[in-house]
Amino acid sequence: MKLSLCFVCICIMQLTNGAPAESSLNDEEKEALQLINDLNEEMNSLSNRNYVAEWAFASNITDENEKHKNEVQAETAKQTRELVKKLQKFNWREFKNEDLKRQYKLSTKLGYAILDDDDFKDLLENLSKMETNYAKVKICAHLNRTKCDLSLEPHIQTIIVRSRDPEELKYTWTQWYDAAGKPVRKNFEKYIELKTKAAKLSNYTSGAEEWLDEYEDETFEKQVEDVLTDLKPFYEQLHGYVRWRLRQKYGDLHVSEKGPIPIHLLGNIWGQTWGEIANLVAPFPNKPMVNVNAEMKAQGITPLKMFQMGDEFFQSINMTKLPKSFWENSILEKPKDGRELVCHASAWDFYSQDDVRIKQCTEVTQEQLSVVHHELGHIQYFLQYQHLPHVYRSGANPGFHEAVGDVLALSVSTPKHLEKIGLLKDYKPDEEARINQLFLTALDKVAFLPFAYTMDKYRWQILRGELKPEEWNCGFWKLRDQYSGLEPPVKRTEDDFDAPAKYHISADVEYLRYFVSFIIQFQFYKAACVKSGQYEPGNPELPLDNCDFYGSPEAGNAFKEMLSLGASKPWPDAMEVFTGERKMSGAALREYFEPLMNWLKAENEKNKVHIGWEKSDKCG
Ligand code: X95
Ligand code: ZN
Repeated sequence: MKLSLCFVCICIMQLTNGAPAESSLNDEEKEALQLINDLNEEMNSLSNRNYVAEWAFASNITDENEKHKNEVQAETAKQTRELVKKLQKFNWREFKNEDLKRQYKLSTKLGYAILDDDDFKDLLENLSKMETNYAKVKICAHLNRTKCDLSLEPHIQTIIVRSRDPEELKYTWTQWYDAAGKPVRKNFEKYIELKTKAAKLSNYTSGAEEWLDEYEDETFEKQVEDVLTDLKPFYEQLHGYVRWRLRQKYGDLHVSEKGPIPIHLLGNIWGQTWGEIANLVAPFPNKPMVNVNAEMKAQGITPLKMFQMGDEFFQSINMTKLPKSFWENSILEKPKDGRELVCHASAWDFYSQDDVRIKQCTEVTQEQLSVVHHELGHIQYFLQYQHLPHVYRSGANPGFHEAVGDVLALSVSTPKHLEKIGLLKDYKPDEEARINQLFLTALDKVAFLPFAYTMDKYRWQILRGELKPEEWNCGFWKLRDQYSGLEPPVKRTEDDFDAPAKYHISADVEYLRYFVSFIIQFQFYKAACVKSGQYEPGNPELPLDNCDFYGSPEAGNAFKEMLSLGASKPWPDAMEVFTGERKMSGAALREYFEPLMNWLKAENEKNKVHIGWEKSDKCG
């Protein structure tokens, strides 16, 4: 195939996103490069068609939209199989050029598309049933059993956050789990069967290995366990203190001295973050602990304003402004037209140019402001890598994508920033207020770690055949007990099926990404704070936990350098560009929480707080 000189050099430039090719291409590689460049547009349009149909369904759940989505996805899966067959004609594992080899390695992963038509359709139908069930759940109010139109967002979440009545919390918790989990047991069984079949067809030993392959490091599972073990003493101190304070509030009847904490009292229906009960367990109740909910409402802040605030932060650090199409196409509030939709917030890339959207049933609260930043972090990453070949338009690893927005949210949540934007007034900082602030952040960031780990540990055990179907429910609660020291508020049995009551388990969304994110986001945050001069090790005037890198182009430019790589390099290379490190490490998180760790240990000793928990007897 005659290639004009300038065309080859353009290809090579595009191939290695600007960097000169490591080695000149041999004939087979030249042909392979030509092919993958030619197919790039088709890969983008296949993804675009997929997400257009998915968006139509997720933003308006009807039988027709579900059917249409499943048909489109079956059709694009077939076309993807054809396309990959062409790529697989090349012996790409022998390629000399690293970048071309990487593009082929990533492009030839079929995922579920490796299934034949019938199995693929069967899998899609079961996935849709689980997601639809979750989205449509309505339960009755504890205090008025004839009022049975309560949905998760906003009604059930609001009860779990605000109620201090253990009976109301217990009833609401149980209604949700009974309605969101058990009805999809059969669908979940079929999903596991077909997920397993697809993984084995791709020569993975199980679906767990297919998920873990996204981290491109066969020691990654071990690295995760080591980080969790390293932070376990800190978690146990936090858990012990919170249980001790909850006992003071609810008494021995509801909270035992040495047993697991019942989940319904933690301000989150899954017990994944505990920030919503901060005012109940604050270390220094007479000192400030930042809560801007009232101020947000008093100032008439709207969901739209919350997204404009997030957009403004990204622009202030010289990152990309949201395109017009974002504001035109996004759904930023729960529609009032009574339609059923997936309210669980999410960010969408339509693999075109600037077509990026968020769908979120936004409420005006501080917690939702961090969700807004979380979702905008995905959008920013989409925009930073949209110039790359299709196959590189994803995160360096799934954890990177989850971390971007949370890094900004860490900065936004500081008293320094909240004062800057007028949400926090007459804040009197002192060492006790600082402990309160660190404690509030730990209730979200540290409590979350064992939760995130168990969401995938559970599914790995099932996918690896280590957990038999007749023990799927108590196997779930056993992990929640072992790693988090939490338990259901009521007895559960194998007649129940509670795991799909968590969105990501109903929606087949891998969860290890959030564990990774909650570790690396502190590495990224520390890098941004150093680059912006907002943190100096050892300088009490510039501590890490009050760093606000808002308005710093130095921080944003370094962030962009990493994000604009997309998946074009292994994630250690991407991390190194921003932080200088090549490993996921809990050190930055420990450095951030150092003062709190010391305070908790001393306080728990002083109060003779029991550390650790006895086995739960709530499932069996
Ligand atoms: C996300 O990661 C997910 C959506 C298809 C693929 C569809 C992937 C994942 C998804 C959906 O953006 N009120 N949503 C619910 C807010 C949900 C926001 O799952 C998510 C988000 O619920 O386990 C602030 C708040 C910072 C929450 C990590 C985990 N978020 C969850 C989480 C956060 C989080 C949390 N960082
Ligand atoms: Zn996310």
